[in-house]
Amino acid sequence: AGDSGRADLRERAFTALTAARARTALLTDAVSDRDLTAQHSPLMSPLVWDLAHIGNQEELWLLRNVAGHDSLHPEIDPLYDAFQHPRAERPKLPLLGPAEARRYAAEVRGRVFDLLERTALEGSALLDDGFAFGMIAQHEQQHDETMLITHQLRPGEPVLTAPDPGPPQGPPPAAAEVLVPGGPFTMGTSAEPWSLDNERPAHDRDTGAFWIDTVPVTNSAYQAFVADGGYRDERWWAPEGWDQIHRHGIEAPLFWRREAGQWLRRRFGVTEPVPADEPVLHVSWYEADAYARWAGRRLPTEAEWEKAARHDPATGRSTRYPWGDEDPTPAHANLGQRHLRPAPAGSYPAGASPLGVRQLIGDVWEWTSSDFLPYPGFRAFPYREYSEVFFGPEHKVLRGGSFAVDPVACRGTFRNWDLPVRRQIFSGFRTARDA
Ligand code: AVJ
Ligand code: FE
Repeated sequence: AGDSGRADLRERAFTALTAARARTALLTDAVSDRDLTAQHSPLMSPLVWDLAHIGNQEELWLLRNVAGHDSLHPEIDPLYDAFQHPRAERPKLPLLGPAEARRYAAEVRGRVFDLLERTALEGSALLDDGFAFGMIAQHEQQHDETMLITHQLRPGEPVLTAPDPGPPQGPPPAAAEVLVPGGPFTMGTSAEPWSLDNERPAHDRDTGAFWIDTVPVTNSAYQAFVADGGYRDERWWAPEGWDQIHRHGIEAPLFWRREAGQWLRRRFGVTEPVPADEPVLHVSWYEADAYARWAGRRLPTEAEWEKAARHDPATGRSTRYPWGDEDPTPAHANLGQRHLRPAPAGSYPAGASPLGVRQLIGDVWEWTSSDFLPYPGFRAFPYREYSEVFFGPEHKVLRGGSFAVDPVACRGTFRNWDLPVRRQIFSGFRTARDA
């Protein structure tokens, strides 16, 4: 990289860490101390847990593992190990209070900035290209998305605001679906310096020819499924999904409610009519799968999704993003909590793939049909608990990121996963069919 390359990496790491902390502060300063320590849903931690966990992971990886320091406060380390305490139990732990958690995270960050200034960003897998710093910035941004989910679940008056995305910039796409040719493409990456273990290594993958939706499935399309009795027709549902909607009386996406013949939704404390042209949000994998069957289609596989997002048929190369190799800008995608909702379907023509598929990055996480599995040649790094322990048929892969995820934690190769019953996440989908 040379000296100027390393100065750039240092700057990149500094900027990414600083942006993450600004977002964390915004999400945690917006509510009272009482609210920070409350548990708004058994699915989520109290916000004050996320705050100290962010600091604790940063201390663990950068101060202890990279710099070789001893633990600053050994007695708190077990409290913030996600594997020792399930989310539902966290409010009962002797957690740091809001002021202590803020002080702790700030103390760690001060030491991390000293370390970043004096450490060579090379010489070990953790340090090369500033990986550990990038991993920690991504970790904090992932928890900032988690905390935004907690905000969405909390009752009470709105505390977060952001401008709306506005109408699409330019004409709508010419066709509802796009044909992706069959054949091999490069999936995953061995080059992206801050890619996480499950995105690696780059490898050849073959797909048949398939059609994929140009835009994510919208609320109005989803409403047609609801209105057609989709939630009452067992034909469309995987057995476990059918069980789930009956056990919980589910008949629409999470946060929707029907009143006087109209669908309303609650979004960050505001009740509003469900906007017809916005990608559907807060559906489980089962709901996405059922809709696709009802529509005579199917969810794309993870490989199909990535091929649609990265394969350039003109060059045969896989790019970092649908629009090319350039980092995301606000013209490409709805990322980073700039807006607190997805943008209307058809937005971001500048972010389209070479074949014209839009909104693959940002807006809503897209369920794929695939189980979360390792790529050939996968090696857990730097810890098995990031992804390896989650591999298997119980988790389904989501791709592309939502409006809530920061660009540092979102790229064409980025893989997210969750249980197929989950719907509090910022999840939507698009459909596909064999050609
Ligand atoms: C990749 C979003 C599934 O939140 O469970 C945060 C990210 N891992 N801390 C999660 C993560 C450890 C992870 N997801
Ligand atoms: Fe974490």
